[in-house]
Amino acid sequence: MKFVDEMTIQVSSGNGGNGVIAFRREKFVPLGGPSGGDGGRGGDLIFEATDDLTTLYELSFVRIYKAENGEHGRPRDMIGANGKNLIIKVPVGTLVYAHESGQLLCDLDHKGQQVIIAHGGRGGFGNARFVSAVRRTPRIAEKGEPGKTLNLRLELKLLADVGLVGLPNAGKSTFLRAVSNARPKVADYPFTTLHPSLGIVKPEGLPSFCMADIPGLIEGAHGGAGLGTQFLKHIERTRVLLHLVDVSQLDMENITGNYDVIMSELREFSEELAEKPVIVAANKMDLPDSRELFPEFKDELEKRGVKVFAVSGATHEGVDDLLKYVCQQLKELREPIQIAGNEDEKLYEYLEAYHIEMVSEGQWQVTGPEIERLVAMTDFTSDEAIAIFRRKLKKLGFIDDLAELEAGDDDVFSIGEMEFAYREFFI
Ligand SMILES: Nc1nc2c(ncn2[C@@H]2O[C@H](COP(=O)(O)OP(=O)(O)OP(=O)(O)O)[C@@H](O)[C@H]2O)c(=O)[nH]1
Ligand SMILES: [Mg+2]
Repeated sequence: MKFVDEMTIQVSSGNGGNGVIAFRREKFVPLGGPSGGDGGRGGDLIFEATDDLTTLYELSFVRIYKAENGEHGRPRDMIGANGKNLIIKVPVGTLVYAHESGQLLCDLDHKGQQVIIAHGGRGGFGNARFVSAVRRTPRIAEKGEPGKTLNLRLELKLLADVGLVGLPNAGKSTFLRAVSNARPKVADYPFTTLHPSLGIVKPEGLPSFCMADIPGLIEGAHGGAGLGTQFLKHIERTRVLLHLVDVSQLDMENITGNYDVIMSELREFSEELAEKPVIVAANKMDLPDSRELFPEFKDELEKRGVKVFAVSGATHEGVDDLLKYVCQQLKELREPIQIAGNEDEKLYEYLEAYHIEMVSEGQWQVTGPEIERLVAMTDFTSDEAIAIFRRKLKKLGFIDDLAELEAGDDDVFSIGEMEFAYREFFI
């Protein structure tokens, strides 16, 4: 049984720091050599698969993540510090999609796997980098490359960590409702629940986990009675079984009878299932009958080495202690659940080209990461920087492409946050 947990987040890598323009101050030399340092790199935005988490719940508090920006360069050839990477931990089995296009960007399918989802921006060069034979005192520096922002959809196919079993009417659905976000139907008759349901349990201060309500087990289920064992295959891959017993309905003569019925049905279905760690929750402890019968029930099971908790799904009594124990057990048993995934890692690839589009009469929009980055990194107050900008556009093939367009001299081309007149490209 798979259940899909999903959420959307926005992530950004850090901006590169700006390079600066500075000159050395030397005695008797009014303007020494250029000494403007480069900006630092922006931090990368990285996803890491961990098996300390089993749902996306822990990520749902923060929807916007940004790695640190690089620092700007400083005079005296001082390079700005690099921004710190931001590592977002996600459960093993998380798939990352681009929100708008739906493209699969990566599949984090093994523990410790790291994927850089957005590289930090490069730091801009300081003016010291622009010295050449003809340019001794460059008054030009690059701005840092902006980080990348992506809207992502995370998807995790959940497998239940805990299987909830028990006789009909034991209170399984009530319990699942009490501890999770699942809303299975509850009613005072057996076989109310006809299909398994899954819920995410988030005990305070502990890692969340996934619990499945497995309905329909009764005596003779393995022979097809009731709903039979059709749902038991769903809990074959759970780590722990939580067995709910309605202690208000126990038989004084055979105090563990209700418990035994379920255990032998599990065994009939598969020995492996019966070997799973079982935690027993004596349920409906808010009822007087339960309190009377509980001590003997507990004694009997503890003699067999079974851990027993007293709870009430209706009043929540004992529930926190039980969940804490379940978490502990899960932690001890934590071995990666195998989720069928793609073998080859799919990494996100940028389309590096630019795209020119007429948006209205005389108005053009130019998009594309490479060209937008170039615009963002150019300091348009400097003639030298503009000259370099032109040269780079030429190298990209952009100027040639423009020449092919049927555009008027005064047509406006927007690239990133800047606007240019058509004729400006051909000066
Ligand atoms: N007093 C008391 N009643 C409870 C408690 N938990 C469940 N009940 C009642 O027991 C009845 C059965 O509860 P469900 O949660 O539907 O039981 P279930 O195990 O899911 O039953 P099926 O879906 O039929 O297998 C309902 O009337 C519940 O209100 C409890 O802790 N205390
Ligand atoms: Mg039910």
